Amino acid sequence: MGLKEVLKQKIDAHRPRTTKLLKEFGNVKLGEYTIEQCIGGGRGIKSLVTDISYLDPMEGIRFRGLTIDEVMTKLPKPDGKDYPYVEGFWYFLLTGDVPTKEQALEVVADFKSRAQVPQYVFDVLRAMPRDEHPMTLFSTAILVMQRESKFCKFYNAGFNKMTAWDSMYEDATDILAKLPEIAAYIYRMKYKGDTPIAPDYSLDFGGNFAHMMGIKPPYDDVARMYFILHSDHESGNVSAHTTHLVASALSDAYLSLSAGLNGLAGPLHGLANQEVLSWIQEVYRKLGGKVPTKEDLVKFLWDTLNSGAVIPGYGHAVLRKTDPRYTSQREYCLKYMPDDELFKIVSMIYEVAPGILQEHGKAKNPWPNVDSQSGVIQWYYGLTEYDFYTVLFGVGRAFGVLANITWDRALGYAIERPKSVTTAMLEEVAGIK
Ligand code: NMX
Ligand code: MLT
Repeated sequence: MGLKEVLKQKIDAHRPRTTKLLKEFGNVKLGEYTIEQCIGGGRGIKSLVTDISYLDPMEGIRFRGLTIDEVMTKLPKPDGKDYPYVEGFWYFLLTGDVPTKEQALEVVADFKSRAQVPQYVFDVLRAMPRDEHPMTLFSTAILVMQRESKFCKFYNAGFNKMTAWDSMYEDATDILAKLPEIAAYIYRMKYKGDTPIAPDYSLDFGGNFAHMMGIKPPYDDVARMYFILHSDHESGNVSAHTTHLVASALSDAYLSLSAGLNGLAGPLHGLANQEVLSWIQEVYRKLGGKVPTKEDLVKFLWDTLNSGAVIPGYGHAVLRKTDPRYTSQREYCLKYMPDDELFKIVSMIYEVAPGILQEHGKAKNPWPNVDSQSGVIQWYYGLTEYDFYTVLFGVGRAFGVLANITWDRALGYAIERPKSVTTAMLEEVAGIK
């Protein structure tokens, strides 16, 4: 049975659970919330549902119930490679089943059949100013393809809530299959003297991406690892929430993903990995072009905090422990690039920053998140243009958010529309005269 048929069975089996919760238990309370939560970005308010991933504050992310290590171990891999097929991971995110290698290869073949990027996408990218941020180029490329949307055509032909997931799934898969070429094209156009490399459809998602970037193995494995690690972080983060919010208006996957990526492009979210690298480069430059001493580094961290800036790559809205995505990438570095100077600085920051942030006393989580490790690996493999890093995050994140909005349509989730209040109303509730 192919991915779509398996997905249909899963959807049919899941729907009665959602219906029962809504119809019979709709009044059950999930919690209470405070004025601080209302003004403070909704922290801790449970108002989203997803089965694609769950973020425990102490343990970190699980994808469909599996830890990162379990995903990397259990999912099928290309021969001779250390990291799983990204296409097999898509199967896993959508269905919750670990695919066989044969099932993963069916998805590889399906992606290939959808991979051709329309010429007008390249034309639009080429017409944009070259100094445009790569995230703006990336988000625009996806938005401009909206005319291809099967979901939109389905809606215009007479919408049916029960089958809407089908065309959302089609759009999601069409988009994902095209992302490696779009991302690599932006990179080669902007940074490599406008020398795009043609796709090699004999390769899988990670392999073809590395090929089109012009970076040799093991960068293909780095790409597989990177896309899987960045795919999903439950539903409340800015990119996932935005994609879900926009899709809840029955906007198609092109409109929704493009919007989500615009959120990812913010410095407190995905852009933090670019910020980490530019900040580390500054440490390196200011402290004499070598690995700094601990004392120098401590001073630099305090200078950053005292200037009113955040330490990029540290802290998290939900996590209260080192991000396992950080640990996973750190393990990669310890194995393949232990003597790299930038990695040494990253490791030294890990030794001193948590203590400094605790002493500073503001951040609720003094531990590193995914962004403080990811750029260093890219840099090591020659991808030194760090304003491109969030595009890599975006390719990965697309898998999670597109799996989510496919399930949103399968389960008929409502248009999102929380209630707002005025400051005067809050003052009244607080008893302020
Ligand atoms: N450096 C300095 N101050 C910090 C940091 C940090 N790394 N993290 C949090 N704080 C401050 C924060 O600015 C806030 O200050 P104020 O009261 O003056 O507004 C205070 O600590 C409380 O913030 P928290 O409740 O701990 O964090 P919040 O949930 O609001 O924000 C982040 C979470 C991730 C936005 C925040 O920790 C941060 O800005 N980190 C640096 C940027 C970063 O690494 N972002 C990447 C997130 C992961 N991703 O992949 O998207
Ligand atoms: C993410 O991967 O989306 C980030 O860690 C931010 C978050 O979860 O809020």
